[in-house]
Amino acid sequence: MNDASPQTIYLKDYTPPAYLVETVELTFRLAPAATRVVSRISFRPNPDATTKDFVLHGSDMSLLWAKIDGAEITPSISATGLTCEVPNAPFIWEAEVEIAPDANTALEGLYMSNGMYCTQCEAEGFRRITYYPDRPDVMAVFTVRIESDLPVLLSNGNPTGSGEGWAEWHDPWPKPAYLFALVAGDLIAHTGSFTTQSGRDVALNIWVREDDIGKCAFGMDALKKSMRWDEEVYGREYDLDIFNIVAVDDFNAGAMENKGLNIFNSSAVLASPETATDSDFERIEAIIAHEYFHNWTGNRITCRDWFQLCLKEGLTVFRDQQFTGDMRGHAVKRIVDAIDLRAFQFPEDNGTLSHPVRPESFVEINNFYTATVYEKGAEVIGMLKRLVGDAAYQSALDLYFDRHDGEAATIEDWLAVFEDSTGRDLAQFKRWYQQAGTPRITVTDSFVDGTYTLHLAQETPSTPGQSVKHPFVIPVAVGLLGQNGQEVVPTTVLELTQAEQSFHFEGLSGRPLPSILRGFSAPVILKQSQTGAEQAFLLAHDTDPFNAWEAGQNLARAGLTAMILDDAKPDRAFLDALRLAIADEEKDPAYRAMLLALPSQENLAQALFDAGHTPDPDRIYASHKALREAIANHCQAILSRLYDEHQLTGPFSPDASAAGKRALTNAALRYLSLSDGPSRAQAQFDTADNMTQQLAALSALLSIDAGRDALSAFEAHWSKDRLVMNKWFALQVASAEPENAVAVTEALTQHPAFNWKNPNRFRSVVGALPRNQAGFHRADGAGYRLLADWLIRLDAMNPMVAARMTTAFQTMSRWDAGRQAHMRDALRQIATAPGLSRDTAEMVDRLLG
Ligand code: 0A1
Ligand code: ZN
Repeated sequence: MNDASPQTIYLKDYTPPAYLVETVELTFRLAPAATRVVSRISFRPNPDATTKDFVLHGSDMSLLWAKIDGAEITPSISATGLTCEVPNAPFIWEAEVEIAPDANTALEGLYMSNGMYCTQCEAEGFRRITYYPDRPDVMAVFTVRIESDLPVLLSNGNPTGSGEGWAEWHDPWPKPAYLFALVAGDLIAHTGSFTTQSGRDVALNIWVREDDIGKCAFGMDALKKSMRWDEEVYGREYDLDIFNIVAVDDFNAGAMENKGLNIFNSSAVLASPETATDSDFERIEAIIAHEYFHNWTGNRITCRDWFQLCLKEGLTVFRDQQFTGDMRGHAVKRIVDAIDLRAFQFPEDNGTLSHPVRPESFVEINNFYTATVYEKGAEVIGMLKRLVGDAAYQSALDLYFDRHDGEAATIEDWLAVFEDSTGRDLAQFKRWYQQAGTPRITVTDSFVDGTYTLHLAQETPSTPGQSVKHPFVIPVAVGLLGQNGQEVVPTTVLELTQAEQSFHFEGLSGRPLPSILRGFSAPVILKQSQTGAEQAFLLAHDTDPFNAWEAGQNLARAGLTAMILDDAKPDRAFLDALRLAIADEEKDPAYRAMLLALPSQENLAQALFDAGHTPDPDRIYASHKALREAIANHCQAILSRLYDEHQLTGPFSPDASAAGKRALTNAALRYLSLSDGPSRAQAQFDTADNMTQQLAALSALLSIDAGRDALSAFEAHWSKDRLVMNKWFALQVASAEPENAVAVTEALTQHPAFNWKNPNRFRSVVGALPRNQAGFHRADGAGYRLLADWLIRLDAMNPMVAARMTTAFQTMSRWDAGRQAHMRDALRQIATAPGLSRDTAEMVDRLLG
């Protein structure tokens, strides 16, 4: 598995496939240690090819025999594939290989999870199943026969026959191999049905183990909503007779959009009020939508090569964000997306792992399923939509589906659709796909004779391999407020295209207060000097809900910065402004819960670093805690009222309005536990009938060191529920005091229920440590060492998950010399581990710079 000399692959080297595939017939004879896969593939030379070499990818399998047009051949085989002589005309390839799903701990290809067989082929897992041209621009029609004693045998497309010990499936839609899927297991289905807008009846199933059948209803509902939404908003209808979802316990990612057979990490589909929190419900709804939406953006139109990953992922994330906004409210959704972008993408864009939305090279493609490709990729589409307008966006998408259905497309194709349908030149806009790094926009302004001038300057710091940056096209949504908070200029989108540019607003009676980057109209860092009074004013009056929230965050951040750097006391102006804002019954509860959340410790470290300071995680932790206490005391009366008045009665509903009330009461509860002690939280813990309130109460208790008994009670009650126990593990790591976090993590790895081979469990223990900032970044380096030790161990089993977790080191340059030295040591320790995977080796190499 470990390549001696990993190859770098470049976008510029793309060449079309030498041979195309018409049809693929696969027969699987399933057995844990020796599954046989017989393939029959019809190839034809590609008229557009630049070579005639016949190369099939393949690894971790043994070839039993191979034939071309019925005649046995002996290909030359390497660790990564095979090659042989072929006719210069269409021909039939047949082969039989043997693979061992039970030995597949990487969870790529065909593997086993709790006695069931399942597959994960994106990006390059199919080559572990049989020899094949495993690249997304080779699209073929698949027919699959599965032979096994297990009761449920599934593959892509429509079922075409089944009997005792076998089933056959046919997928009429040509697809790349990465969308192939197979599942075999002792499963039962939660069933449903959907009639498409043209009247096609579709059978829907969520396949689970028997114990989980009570956790499927919400997912089924989310699936139906997604199907309807894609018809109504994008005019896209489902195209098979059946849509299957399967829940799998061991899964490297969230879920996978295999044609007609989506495979889900059980944490991304299973939910009941007793076991799932409101955030779980929201996440599940979004992931089900995301995978379903891929049916058009990803499957019907796929990617020419893996450099184009953002073509399907950026667009599909953008679509799932629109969907969640429509389902649950756009204001809060935009805030949540901005928080996540800043928490996960900004550190990536500003560290050694920085790469363009469309990368230009990679060693291991699994390392590029990143926040930049996904979330920044979605932001780029949001900007495009803002620039061309909603109607033009819709026509461009219609053209995209018309023009490229059934194809493997590129970012050039995507942009050409917008250019052709709007007449706009997008050459400069394309830089968003090519240049890495987060642009900084510096704002200055002036007011003379009734004319207000905004001067915007953009600058993007250099990133690895890209020292020179050219200006981006940046849509900057701006509104101007008058003295009483009235809107004197409503939201206007300014197009910043040059390094520096001025924008004038004439005929004003007085100097306005600008509200800039409304709705977070571009993924940039805004630098403007605002007084505390202006921030408080915007928090109270800005009609743009995003910027009102942003103003509150800026005010909080300024106060926290003074506490961290200058030992200042909590800012009274912030406390007053916050108290006023949360008392406003006009504002929706979910929104007020967002107002109550302080900028994270990670966000503060990032902001301090950006302002030229070296952040001290312990001081950040202490100031954060002190400000939380100050809020608790300052707002006690109103928080206590909010807690009482927004309690819900009646049966649990996971809908946005009920979830918003729980978010508000739980935010209040956390503060009230600081000011008033544990009694409210203990009472809520004892009486909660849903996981949202139970977990929030437990977390509030742990935050004041009063959760020991509750923690044991929780464990005793939930020890049989894997997904709930993941929360129990993760919460302890997250809420540990900085000096205890490493010890707590270490102790939990000794817990009998810690199973490091299950990715979810590993992530909820070892993977939770980096999220405890002060605990992970302990000055003596113990956090780094613990992570390094575990990643080395995990890498031998599951390179993809291990490589992903090395990103905990991506903020290295932010910290002081001592911490940097410890981080480097930890990375070097990983780098020199014997037999390190290509995945992790590439990451560590990039991290070390
Ligand atoms: N296309 C999937 C993401 C995905 C990628 C790799 C995987 O391998 C374990 C799994 C899933 C999505 O965007 O949902
Ligand atoms: Zn996706």
